[in-house]
Amino acid sequence: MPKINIKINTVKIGKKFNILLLFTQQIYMQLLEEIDGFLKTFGDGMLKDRISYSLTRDRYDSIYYKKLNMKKIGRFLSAEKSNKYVYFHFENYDLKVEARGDGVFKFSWTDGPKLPVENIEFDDLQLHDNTVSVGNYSISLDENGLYLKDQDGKLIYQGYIPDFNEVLSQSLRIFGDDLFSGLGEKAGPINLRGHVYRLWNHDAKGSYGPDSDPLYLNIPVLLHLHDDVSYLIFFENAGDATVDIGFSREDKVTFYFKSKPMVYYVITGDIKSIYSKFSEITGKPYRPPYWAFGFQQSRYSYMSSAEVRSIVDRFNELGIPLSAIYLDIDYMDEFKVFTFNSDRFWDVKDLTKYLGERGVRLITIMEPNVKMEPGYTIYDEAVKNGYFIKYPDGNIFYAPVWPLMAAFPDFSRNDVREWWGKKYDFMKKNGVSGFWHDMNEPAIFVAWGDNSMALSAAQSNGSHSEVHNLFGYYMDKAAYDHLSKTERPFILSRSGWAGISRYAWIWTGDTETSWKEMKQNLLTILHMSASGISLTGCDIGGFVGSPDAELFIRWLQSAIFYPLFRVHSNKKSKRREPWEFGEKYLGIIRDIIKLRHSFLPQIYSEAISSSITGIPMIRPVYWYSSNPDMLLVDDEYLFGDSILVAPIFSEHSTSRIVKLPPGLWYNLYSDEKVFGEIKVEAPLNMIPIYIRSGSIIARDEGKLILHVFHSEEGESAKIYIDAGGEDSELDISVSKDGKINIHRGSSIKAVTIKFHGVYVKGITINGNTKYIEDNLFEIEEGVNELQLIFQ
Ligand code: MIG
Repeated sequence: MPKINIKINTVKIGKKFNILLLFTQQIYMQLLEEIDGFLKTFGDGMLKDRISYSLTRDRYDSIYYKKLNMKKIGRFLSAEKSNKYVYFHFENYDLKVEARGDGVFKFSWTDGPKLPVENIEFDDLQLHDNTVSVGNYSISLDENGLYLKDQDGKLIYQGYIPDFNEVLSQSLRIFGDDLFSGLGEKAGPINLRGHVYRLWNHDAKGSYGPDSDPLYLNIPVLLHLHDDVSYLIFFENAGDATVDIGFSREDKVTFYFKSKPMVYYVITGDIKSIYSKFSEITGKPYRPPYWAFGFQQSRYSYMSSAEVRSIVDRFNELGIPLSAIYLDIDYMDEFKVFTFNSDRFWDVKDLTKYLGERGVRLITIMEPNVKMEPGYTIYDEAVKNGYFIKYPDGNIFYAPVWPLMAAFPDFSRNDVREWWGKKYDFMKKNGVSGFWHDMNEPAIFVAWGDNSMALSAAQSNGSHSEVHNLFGYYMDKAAYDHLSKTERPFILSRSGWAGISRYAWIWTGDTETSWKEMKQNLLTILHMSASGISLTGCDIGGFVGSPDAELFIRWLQSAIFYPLFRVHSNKKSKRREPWEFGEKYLGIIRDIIKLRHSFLPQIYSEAISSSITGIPMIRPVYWYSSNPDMLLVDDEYLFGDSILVAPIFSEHSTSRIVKLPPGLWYNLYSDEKVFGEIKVEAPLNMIPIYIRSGSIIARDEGKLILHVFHSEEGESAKIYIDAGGEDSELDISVSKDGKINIHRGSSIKAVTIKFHGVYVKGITINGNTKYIEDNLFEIEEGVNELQLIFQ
């Protein structure tokens, strides 16, 4: 696009007119160019729709959208205990303080739309001299704000008194070399400090790279680490917000909200416990089906049943594991949700049967937009029952997306969600196993302005401006609530809000294909973890572009433990199935996918444990080390507590430095024990992976094998094993002197154990000793105790 670059102040007054002409001409040319582009892509129907939507939206918003106009807070007057909580009375507002002795605090300044958070129980507070105490914590107040301290008087959190006018702003104090992470899906560095971000769910317009902002999923949640203490702040707010993290002022973070409520939680404790407590408020990750963790192949778009079959056949012939394959938007009839194109997918039932016989699931993309077309059942039903979102004057909100003019169900309503959820039965009847919710920010094709819904559109829970960031969340909930009645669903969503893992997985959307974006994906995923999101992943290979073999292989390796392990690419990208890179690389690619599949029992077990504890599976190194040196390690990650991955993120590189969190670690391939900072060789076929000593890892190697990584203190684990949709629990511990205790659910029969790091000569069960080879032995059903014989 031509750049408009005029410096009026350097030109004499008399020339102003000319410059203005030049200026308008440039804009005009630009507009023509864009119009031309639209026409080429969509024909003029889309252009008319875009313009008519943009005009309509602007008109409605100018009439109905109102900025906040809030009274100032005023002076502090008094503190008062009322029931279990405490009120700090100010001239114009009453701040309600609720708290729990284990480090959960809630501050409510205003009312606002009802948002999907749980009402947790709080403890009884004590109030003395304007200071609140609970458990080992105290909250005090002065003209500078609120101070949260622990029993030793150590300051954990300082929040200033908020400022209310057209925006609601809340500032927090930055102490020193603090680290900030979170805000949902952020393409920022590992420490978000020094940057400004917007929280407004937004289609990244086809392609994005590092620093692009905002993206599809935003949450007002921030983890703050300083001086060995950490807390998480979470604002109950789903509207537009901006967060300035020490950018304008080095010592302050400020959240600016354009809508109510101003209600926030501060949660403290050790990092893992913070996420457990946070998940009590926003919900715990759901339990996905086992197959969802396997390798998934996607492309925009596989165009016919025949093509899908041939791809699946090829996977089979080449012996590459494949768990699922995707249909992108072209499977639909004129992009109408809940339809199949009858020319290209007339036999979808046969197709899914064919795939099923080969252990492959079919996943289809689902759109939140419903084509405006009288006679199309979904559309007619929603119009008749008043299910679509409307403008405040009662007119249906229409806007163009793939199917041209479309309307949008108000997923914030129970009845609408129920109706929508039942529609998935049609897809299930056709044998579809999983659902991919795209465009649910919601994305809209505009001629100008914000590429989402009008701010003034009315939803059951508030105006769109107040609840925008929940649109995708409620669409996911609609599908989840229905599907989960009969199965463990697989739902992959582009947008979401706090607690989204209770309904869906999230991938990072339309990333560019580049080395720096491959690494950015890890950081974005770590920020999602810091926001409490557990089921995450990315388009392996990047969405827009075509990776060469090296980049593709490194990308596949970097994602080896991402919960979602899916290759996806854009229409114009070169084909990206494993064999497309040539014979030379096929073996490497197959081995990576096989390695992934061998870890499925462990990955599944972590997912179940995450659904119980609420702690996200992918974790930054700094969770495990208070060493300031480790704080900014941004090119490694942990999967659960026990597995560390150090991918290669630079081109033509075959070695790297790995910084290991405290303790002894095992090199996955050699069993070499390492610690601290090490250099590792990583030729193209190798992903540096380390296992923490003292852990027990479940792998599928034709049969289930539990790998025990010896430590001086013994080893133990709780492992959840998939037993056909149910989870069987296995508890195993090995004491220092080699006594094994094992308890397993009735569906788990014999268990094979492999020891690492110490030579095991034999085992004694009920007084009978047996010598073993390769540190490998079986514990038969019914045996709960045995003794190892070390060298
Ligand atoms: O406007 O369905 O992020 O994964 O392939 C683009 C087509 C719509 C965006 C998704 C991408 C998907 C594409 N979609």
